[in-house]
This record gives sequence, structure tokens and C-alpha cells, in this order.
Amino acid sequence: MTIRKILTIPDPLLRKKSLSVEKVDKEIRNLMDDMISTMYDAPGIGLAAVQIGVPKRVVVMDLSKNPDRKKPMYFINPEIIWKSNVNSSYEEGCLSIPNQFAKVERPDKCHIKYLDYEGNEKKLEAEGLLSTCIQHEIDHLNGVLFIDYLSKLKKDMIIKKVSKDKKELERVVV
Ligand code: GNR
Ligand code: NI
Repeated sequence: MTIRKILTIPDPLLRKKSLSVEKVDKEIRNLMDDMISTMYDAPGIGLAAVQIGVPKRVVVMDLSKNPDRKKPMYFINPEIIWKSNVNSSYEEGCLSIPNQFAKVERPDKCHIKYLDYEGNEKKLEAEGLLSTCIQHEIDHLNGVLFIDYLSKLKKDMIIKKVSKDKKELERVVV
């Protein structure tokens, strides 16, 4: 299990549509293992493969509060098969948009289908943080980021701030 580098905006790969996984094999499981260690290290509650530079439809998540009781979840080719007409808003962040948070409205519940770690077909009925997070991750697979739901003003401010922080960090490191 390797901790990989997380891409941040404005990396163009984050805007690409990820490709479906044809076969759940050793390579995909190795990718998921690297993703889960990278996510725990960050730390974050979800990660899409494209965030570590691999544009495949693979997501990992762990919403458990207690690090001694980890509950890793693995989603391959996740698809929303139903979403609620009722929205709820949640303060979102993203490891690819460091230190920036904003309220985003999304359907409060959704049902998804996906393949699990073993490649078996599964369905899941999600609400609350689980629903928010899986929708945030599926957006990544389609090149969509949470800032896309904000006003142009807020979005531009966040992009500017992240670029500034990046330059500042480079200056300190070099
Ligand atoms: O760690 C994360 N926290 C979070 C909080 C609210 C809504 C979504 C998320 S996902 C994010 C990790 C991440 O960037 N996943 O793509
Ligand atoms: Ni994200």
C-alpha cells in the first residue's frame, strides 16, 4: 500500500471523465488499497481514483469517526439509480481543493449500484453524509467539482486562493 500524491486544482486531469472498469482484478484492488491509505493519510472521508491521477471509475470512502474502528468502503463503477426530489445542504470540502469549504445543495437521498471490492454487484440506499459524499465522489468521475455548484464569484475566489497558496508553498519549499 503506497501513499500517492493527490492532484489539486487546476490540474486538467481533474476535469476528465473517468473510464469504466471492465474487470475487477489484482491491479484494481491494488489501486483501491493505495487509494484507501492515501485517503487515511490525508485525511479525508472519500477519494476518487482520478484524484491520484488514475482516471478510472473507482471510489473509496470511510465515514467512521473513530480511527480505531475503520469502515473502508469500495465502489467500482458507481451509478445513481434513484435520487430524491428533496435537497439538503452540507458544508463540503475536497482534498483536491485544499482548505476551502462551502455549502452545497444536493438530493438528500440517493440509491446507487456498484461493484464491490470482490467485483460483486451491490446496491446501496444512502442518506445524510453518505449520500452527500457518494454524490461528491461520482461527480469526480465525471470531471465535476463542488465549486461548480457555487456562484462564479465564489468559485473564482476559491480557485484564486488555492493557486496563491500553491505558489506560496512552492516558494517556501524551494
Ligand atoms: O474529505 C472529504 N470531506 C468531505 C466533506 C463533505 C463533503 C464531501 C467530502 S469528500 C472529501 C474528500 C474528497 O475530496 N473526496 O473527493
Ligand atoms: Ni473531492
